[in-house]
Amino acid sequence: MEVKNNIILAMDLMDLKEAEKVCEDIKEYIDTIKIGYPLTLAEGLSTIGFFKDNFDYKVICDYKVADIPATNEKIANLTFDAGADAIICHGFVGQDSVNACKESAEDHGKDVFLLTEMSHPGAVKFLQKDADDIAKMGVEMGITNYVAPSTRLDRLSEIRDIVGKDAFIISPGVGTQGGDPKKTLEFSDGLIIGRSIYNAENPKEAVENILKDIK
Ligand code: OMP
Repeated sequence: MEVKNNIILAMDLMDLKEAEKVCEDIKEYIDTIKIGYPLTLAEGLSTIGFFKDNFDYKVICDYKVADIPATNEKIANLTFDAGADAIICHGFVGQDSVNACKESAEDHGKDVFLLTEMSHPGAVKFLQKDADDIAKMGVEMGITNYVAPSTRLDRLSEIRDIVGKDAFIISPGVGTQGGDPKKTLEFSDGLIIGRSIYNAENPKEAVENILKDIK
C-alpha cells in the first residue's frame, strides 16, 4: 500500500460532518484514512463508502479483530464487502484467527495489517512479551503489513528487524501519545496520526507542520 506523505489520518471523530470538514481541510496532503470503532459505531459501516466516494481515500478499517476464526471471517468479510482496502487484526489470538482475516483479504483482493505491540503504556504488561513472536508468526504466514508503535522506538526497531525491510509498517502514537514523527520514519513506512490533526484548531497547518518536520 502506498501512503501519500507517509501520513495516515486516524479519524476517530464520532460525527461524520465534523470528520468531513477535517478531511476537506487536509485533502491535498492525505490519501489514506484509518477509521475504527468510534466513527463506525457512531455513523455506521457506510462511512467506509463515504470516504471512498467523496475523497477517493484508501480506507484502513481498524477493527482490531480478535475473535475465533469463524467470527473473524464474518467481521472481515463484512468490512471488505463495505469497501475497505485493509483491515487491522490482532495477533495475540493466534495463527488460525489471523488466517481467517488474511484469507478474507485475499478473497477480496485487499490487505490485512497485523497488530504486533500496541503504543499505549498498558501494552507493556501483557502484549509486549509476545510481540516479537506475533511478528514472527506474521512473517511465517506471509503477512507483509504490520502495525507497530511509534512510542517505543526500540521495540519498533526490533519489530522492523523481525519483519524485514520489505514489509510495510505503519505506526500509531505520534503526537498526542508522545511519538516523534521523524524518528519513527527511520523504522516505519507510515505515521498513523489522529488527535494532533483532527483536534487542531487548524488541521491543515497541523499537517503542514508535521510535513516540515519529516521532509
Ligand atoms: P492518536 O493518538 O489520536 O494520534 O490516534 C492513534 C490512533 O491509532 C487511534 O485510532 C488508535 O486507536 C490507533 N492505535 C493506537 O493508538 N495504538 C496502537 O497500538 C494501535 C492503534 C491502531 O491499531 O491503529
